[in-house]
Amino acid sequence: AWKKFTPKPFDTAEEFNAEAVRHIETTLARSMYNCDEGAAYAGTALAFRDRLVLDWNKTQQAQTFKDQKRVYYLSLEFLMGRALDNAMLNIGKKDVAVKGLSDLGFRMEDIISQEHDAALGNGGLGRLAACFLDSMASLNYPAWGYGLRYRYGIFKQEIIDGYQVEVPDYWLDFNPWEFARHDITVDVQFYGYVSKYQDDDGKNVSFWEGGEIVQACAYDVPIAGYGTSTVNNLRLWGSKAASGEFDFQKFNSGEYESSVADQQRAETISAVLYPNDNLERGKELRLKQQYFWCAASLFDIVRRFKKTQRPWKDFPNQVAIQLNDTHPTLAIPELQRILIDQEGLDWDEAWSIVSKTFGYTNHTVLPEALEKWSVPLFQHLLPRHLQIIYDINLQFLQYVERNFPKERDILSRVSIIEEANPKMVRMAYLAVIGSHKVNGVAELHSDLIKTTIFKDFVKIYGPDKFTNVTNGITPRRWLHQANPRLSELIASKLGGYDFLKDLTLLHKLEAYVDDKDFRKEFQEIKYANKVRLAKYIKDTLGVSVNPSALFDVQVKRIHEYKRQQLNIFGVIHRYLAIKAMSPEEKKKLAPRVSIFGGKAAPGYWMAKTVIHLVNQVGKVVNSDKDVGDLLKVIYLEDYNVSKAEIICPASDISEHISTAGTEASGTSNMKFVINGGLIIGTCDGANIEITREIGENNIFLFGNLAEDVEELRHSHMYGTYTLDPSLAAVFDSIQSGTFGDAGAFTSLVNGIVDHGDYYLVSDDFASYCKTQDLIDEAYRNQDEWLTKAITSVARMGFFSSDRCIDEYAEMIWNTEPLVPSKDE
Ligand code: 26W
Repeated sequence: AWKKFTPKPFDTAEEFNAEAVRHIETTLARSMYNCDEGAAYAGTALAFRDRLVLDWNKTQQAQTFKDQKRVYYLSLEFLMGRALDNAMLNIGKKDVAVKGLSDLGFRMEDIISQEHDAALGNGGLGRLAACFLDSMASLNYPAWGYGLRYRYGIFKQEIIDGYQVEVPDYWLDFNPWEFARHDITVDVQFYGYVSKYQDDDGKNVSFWEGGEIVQACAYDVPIAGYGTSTVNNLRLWGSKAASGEFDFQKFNSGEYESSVADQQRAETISAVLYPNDNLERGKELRLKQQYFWCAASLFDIVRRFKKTQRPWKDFPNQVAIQLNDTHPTLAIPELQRILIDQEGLDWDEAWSIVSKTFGYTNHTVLPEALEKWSVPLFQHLLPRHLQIIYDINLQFLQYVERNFPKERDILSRVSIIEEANPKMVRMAYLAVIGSHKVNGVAELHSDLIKTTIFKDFVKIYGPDKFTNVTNGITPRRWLHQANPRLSELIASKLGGYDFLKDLTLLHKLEAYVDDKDFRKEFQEIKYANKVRLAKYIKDTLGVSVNPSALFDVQVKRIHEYKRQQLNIFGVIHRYLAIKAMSPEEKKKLAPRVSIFGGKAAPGYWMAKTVIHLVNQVGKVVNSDKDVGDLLKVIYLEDYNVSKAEIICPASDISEHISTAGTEASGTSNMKFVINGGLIIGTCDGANIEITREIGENNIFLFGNLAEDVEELRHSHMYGTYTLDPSLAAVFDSIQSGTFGDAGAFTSLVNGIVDHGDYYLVSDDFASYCKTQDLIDEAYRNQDEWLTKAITSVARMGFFSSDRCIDEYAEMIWNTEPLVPSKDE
């Protein structure tokens, strides 16, 4: 009989090094004579991975054995960032590794930064999925993530001559955190046609035949919880050519090249993450990605359920599937197809199971982001699914007609099929109809979806189908890992690190808001974080910034609705003001560093123009002797998760200034406040709830409200509207060539002056500038500023993703944690 494997303990630096060296010399077959930082990273990662893997196996065994209801989180994006620091935190023993590495001549910081970010996401939605995985594991929920294993994640951004240039992100070179499960594969079908048969009982059955098969291969990533031995699984699917007889014949008949081409075509499906954020483009390959991933995941989930030999009616009691936006909506018709075409259930029985299984989270109300697929494309790629969608639609519309007989045009409004040319499948409607709960991601957003895009559905289903779960962030990564000194300071006052598991404990910090030593230490930490960012700016851009200046940060995807243009126009306004100041006036002004970062979708011209303008302004301002330290403008290249971990702790003010009603939640607003930074923001997304929690005195709100947006837009189009004079002055300076070729920025200016100013930049400009002046004034009183910052941190307890996950579990999933037993 075999004995259970237990890894060698590493309670001392020597023991840790023995394990790391063993991996470097055997697993990697490298010599310690030329052990560089890369090798040291690999050895460290593999040593910690050993411990993770054993807990992972145990967790999976226990979850199978207990067979409680599981959660499956389907997301086309998981923006994980780096894994090593997180693994060390969850396993413990980081201190031992720090000592061991230092004995070998390495600094832990350098070793950690060897790791390539896992950047399988665009922005907010992908990072939220990553925070949710962390929380589900930390709270011991039996939960799996399902996604795609892109060979190329989000592109790497280079700024060349002030322009964004996209470079492929090949991140899989060495990835110790994934395990290829070559034995776990699923054949996924595309194209073909539908045949009708009569079965033995004379029942009509449909069957999807022909077409091509692509194989999905599972790659598993362990997701460790904090302060628990639970390690959940993230399963990512990679695509390969199916190894069928067909290929074999090709090989034998000498068609070697075309067989290789088949292989490459299949691998294309999971090759690249689409870099659009909030923009739907209707590309066939994207629909292929979505079906490939949904089909493989559903097959896997159903296979696991069938092993338990339970009756089908138990399915929704055993399985909760959460749809992260509409991207996985095909899972709905796919499950219906499996149940009726393959398992032989009748329609109603199947639909009752399907519609109890799914929950749908909406992340945007922007019309250009709502997914629609053309019916002809659907017909071609997924003929059986299109039939099923038509049947779902028919049943639904009949129900609506029965209940609202007098409202004739409601049917065309709520139909899954949009009567356009070509006809389109509205994925959001399918997601609503096929789910038992629909949620938005902040209070305002959840209200808005009920009164705008899903208004008719509220009438049809009643308001209870719609709910809110305000977003959150994991305090492990966004407080403890990003800002270890602040975390340590908090722990010293709260008597330990329990707040990392229950963030509401932060409220106890309010007792220290007047504590001299605490305040001093808090301020020193912020300063040290700013020094670190200043060094990073110097090293990467060669620009010196003064760490005592006010650091004003806006880092997020570049999008017109997020209004980086408002920010840079504000910066230009400030620049013009400084140029007109007397030396006395200059003395009174607080020096500022305006920091921008974020990627533009490669085809988003306006966003790229904004990046260009920021860089041009930086070029002029940063070398203007009249300005000196009073203003610096910085564009940080290639903003990503690991850079956010350096940037968030170093801000004094961060900007969350979307047109009211457009940003569903925002999550970086939470990351900045919890790190002791104040924010300037509009009454939008989670800013509103942040204000409610931390208090109006601790946030700089400005601008028009969501309820006024429609009328303002109308007034731009039809009313008499005059441009704000200081914004006009900003435009004059741009158009006179102050920041280089004026022609490059014409479209940006014209969008506001001539084309309706859809995002209401001019309407909010005066209020924005006034609020920036208030910030200058507030920053002069460092004592009060510090009080605001500390008070805010103390009141951020609500915004933990742990709270989100408990809410999802209670309101939507109906699942319980499975707490691992100690003695196993
Ligand atoms: C089909 C193209 C496409 C791609 C991505 C459409 C929409 C998306 C995402 C839904 C965009 C996104 O990341 N939304 C963000 O989700 C965050 C998490 O809920 C919110 O905090 C942000 O406000 C929201 O913009």
